[in-house]
Amino acid sequence: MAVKVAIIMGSESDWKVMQAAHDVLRELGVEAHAEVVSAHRTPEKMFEFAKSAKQAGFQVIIAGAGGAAHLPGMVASLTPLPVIGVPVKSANSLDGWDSVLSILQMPGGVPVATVALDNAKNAGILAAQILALSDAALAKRLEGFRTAQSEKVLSSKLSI
Ligand code: RP5
Repeated sequence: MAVKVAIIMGSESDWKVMQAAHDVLRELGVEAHAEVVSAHRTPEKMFEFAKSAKQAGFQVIIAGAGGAAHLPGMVASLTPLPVIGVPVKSANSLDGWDSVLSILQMPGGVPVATVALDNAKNAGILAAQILALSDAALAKRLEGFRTAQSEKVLSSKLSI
């Protein structure tokens, strides 16, 4: 069966943040493909990836980048697939605002679903929620994930 989620990122240095998407998807029983695709350093590869992503069987793309973070928006402009953007706080960032604003402020007509700074975990969950619309078993696992999360919070004790 084709892998339905692609996790791409502008640099290998983004993986420390982006692996949280891979981890939560694995926890939910969803296999994901992960690859470095840079909008600025490998623009032809980015174009090829985005143009062929649907044909390759992907249904959701998670794209993370930092700084002048053009990858999610450019990929979104080249594919009909939903793109979830993860702003990464990279080493020379302006406190992460550069990444957040360059992914968030897309022009009308080309949406990118942007999660919080460095929050690749939420990107993974959101991708699973999209796939769960047509996958009842995954929807059930997501329900269990939410229940376990609530129970953990309800049973937490503060050590005062
Ligand atoms: C962006 O530049 C990448 O997404 C990364 O967040 C940032 C820094 O990249 P490196 O210089 O660490 O490769 O394109």
